[in-house]
Amino acid sequence: MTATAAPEAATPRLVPAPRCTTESLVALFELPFNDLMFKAQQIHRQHHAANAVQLSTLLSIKTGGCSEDCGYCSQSAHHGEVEREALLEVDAVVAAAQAAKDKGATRFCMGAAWRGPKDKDLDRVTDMIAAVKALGLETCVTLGMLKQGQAERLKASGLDYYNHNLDTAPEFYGQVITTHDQAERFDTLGQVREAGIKVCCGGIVGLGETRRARAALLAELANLNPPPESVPINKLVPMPGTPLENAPPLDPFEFVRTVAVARICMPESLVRLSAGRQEMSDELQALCFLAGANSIFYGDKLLTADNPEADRDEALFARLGLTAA
Ligand code: SAM
Ligand code: DTB
Ligand code: SF4
Repeated sequence: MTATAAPEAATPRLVPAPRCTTESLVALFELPFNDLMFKAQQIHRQHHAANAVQLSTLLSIKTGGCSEDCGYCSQSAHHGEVEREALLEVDAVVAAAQAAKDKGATRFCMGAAWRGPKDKDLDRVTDMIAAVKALGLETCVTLGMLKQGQAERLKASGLDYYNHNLDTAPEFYGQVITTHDQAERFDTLGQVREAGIKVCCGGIVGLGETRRARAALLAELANLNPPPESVPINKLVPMPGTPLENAPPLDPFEFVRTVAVARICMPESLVRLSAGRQEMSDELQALCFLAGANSIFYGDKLLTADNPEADRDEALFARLGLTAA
């Protein structure tokens, strides 16, 4: 009798594989700073060009009035103080994307303050994606949680990346956000992967979380299967009116350690030094690049918060011998 091999089960995607544990990442955090930096730099050079930094430009396409209560966010209807703005027209978005391209950005990321998009909203957003893609830019959107079928529509319009962060450790999540939970975020990430869109997923630190919580967040990210192609590490920008407006600032070396541990546990991902650069010295940013950050948001605005002027970044790149990629 000839045995017929059982058909191989489809490899489950986004099922956490026990590749790294919170404990193993806490151990990295606890290394002497020089040892951690050396390890991160070694891994960085095995997987990436040593001196290249990718440039993404952000645009808020719908601002404020969000139903969610994320404690750090200026755009929450619960506490945000930013001026609300309806969904932008496609032409305005294309003009901003062209300007970003002219300045040297290679990826254009459009963000909306929604719990998630309505199908009707997606009509215009998919037009934006197609038009930005036609300029020769990589496209990224961050629109909140998706419903069945929406990821496929985004993919069909030419979307390269979907940004959707896990934001903070599962055990801390409920202290910062009560209107949704992390399981809902995983669900959207699964839909994005299934649709064949690349995943941009990271988090935010400086919320008053412990080092262990930072390690737990990074373990969750690294154990996504596969890990996110792009990992934004945001440092809290304290926004007026938000519950975290007066959060005690994170030790800058702890921030650098977070970047280094992200680089080590996600060797192939782009690690983006995201929100918070405006408040950082050039020297601190240089340490972040040394720790393995190889992408930034480029342009004087994030979504509602300030970001360094392009001139300052150009001068920083020249001082450090970095090249834009
Ligand atoms: N509403 C969508 C969502 O929450 O996924 C997309 C936009 S939301 C503003 C994108 C990310 O920005 C959040 O996941 C969070 O990590 C980051 N963020 C928001 N406010 C911030 C702040 N004040 N400082 C640093 N990062 C922040
Ligand atoms: C991400 O992780 N950081 C960006 C992007 N994804 C959309 C947003 C940062 C927002 C910073 C606060 C603000 O501009 O309101
Ligand atoms: Fe809304 Fe996103 Fe801000 Fe949360 S982070 S309040 S979901 S815009």
